[in-house]
Amino acid sequence: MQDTKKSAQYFIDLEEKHGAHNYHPLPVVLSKGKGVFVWDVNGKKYFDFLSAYSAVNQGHCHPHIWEAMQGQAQQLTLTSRAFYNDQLGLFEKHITELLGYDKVLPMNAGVEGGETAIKLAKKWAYLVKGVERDKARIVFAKNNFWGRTQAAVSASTDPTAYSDYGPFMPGYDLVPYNDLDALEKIISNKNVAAFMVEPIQGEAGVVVPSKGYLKGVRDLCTKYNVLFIADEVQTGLCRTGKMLCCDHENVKPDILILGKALSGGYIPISAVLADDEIMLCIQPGEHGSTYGGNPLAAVVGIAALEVLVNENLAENAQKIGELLRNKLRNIQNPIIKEVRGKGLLNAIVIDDDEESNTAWNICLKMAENGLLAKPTHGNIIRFAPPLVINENQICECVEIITKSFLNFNM
Ligand code: IF1
Repeated sequence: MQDTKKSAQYFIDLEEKHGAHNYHPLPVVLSKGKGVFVWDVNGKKYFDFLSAYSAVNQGHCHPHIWEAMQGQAQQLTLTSRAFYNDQLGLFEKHITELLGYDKVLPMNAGVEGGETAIKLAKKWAYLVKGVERDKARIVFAKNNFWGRTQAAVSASTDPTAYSDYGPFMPGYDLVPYNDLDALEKIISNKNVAAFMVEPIQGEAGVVVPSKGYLKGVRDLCTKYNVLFIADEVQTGLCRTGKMLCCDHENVKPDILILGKALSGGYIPISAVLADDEIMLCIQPGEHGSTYGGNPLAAVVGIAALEVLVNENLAENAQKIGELLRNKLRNIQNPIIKEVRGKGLLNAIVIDDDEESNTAWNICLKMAENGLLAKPTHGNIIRFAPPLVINENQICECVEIITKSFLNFNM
């Protein structure tokens, strides 16, 4: 026992000594994953209720994606976009036909998708909308999260994200989330190019807007000739019970950003989709990335999308998500203030005073009992397992959660 404990500590110490201290992980060292499960270096098995922040919607190490990946990995991995490759076009055709857009622009990290969307919106504002050069404005919702670059933290209202990283990107405006009146006031300004918004705010703690909000955003953006940019990096690709979260209200964003599960967790793949009027504003040489659109990513991207469709993961997320929320709401424990979410993007809000670290301690207890989740904002725990989870497994998970909460009955 002492020895096995030491081996986990060895890896933790390595990171502590040689790695930047930009994260504070739960003290679990993972070495293997399969489907809804991960194993630590001691061989202990856990349900993964984070899914790498929704990057492994298809489950860990999905064999169909792996097969595609290893086949292409021994054929051709990277050419740069200085040359054509025989896979990128196939991916572009596949994803645009699946999601109903004229064009796609492939990148790598989710945050690069956000950057790309904003550049596209600005270019469109100058070329099509007729905004005076350098006057374009981008509107974001308060408590947004779209990554860690300077452009992203410039939009942030979270002091942990932005403090000491100024000066910031100019031309941004903020508006309260889920507030259409405030949005209308701000986007009626003729210089506004776009409103960029998450259909459900992830990092903010799985904040689900009122029914009709996305429809309202769509209508206002159309009315004022402002681009609706949907950041579906986290909510997209079946996580919330539909292919896209915007599908719940049948709205089509002008620009759609995807990432994370677009590779099923294998390699960073992001994509920005738009119709020609917007996408063709960007000309050769104006935007790109060494790895964006590489043939390995193209093959992995198609395989990842195939799994989502062929295994009906949207329907499963919808069904199992409802079951999970119902069961969590039945847990009789005054410490649980709220259970919220859509599909398999869920959160539980804990009633704790700021000093007590309760959510963190509950996560430690759940880990001990075989389920991994991570607290956010001190008192919120995200419950977002891979979408391949089945009914029996979710029942087992609710038992683990219920049992773990017993220790924290206030
Ligand atoms: C970390 C949360 C999730 C995102 C949305 C763009 C990106 C993200 C809506 C950027 C990234 C992450 C990154 C991860 C934590 C995380 C997160 F906790 F912040 F809220 F997913 F739940 N748009 N989300 O959520 O994508 O560049 O990272 O590929 O450790 O920072 P990226």
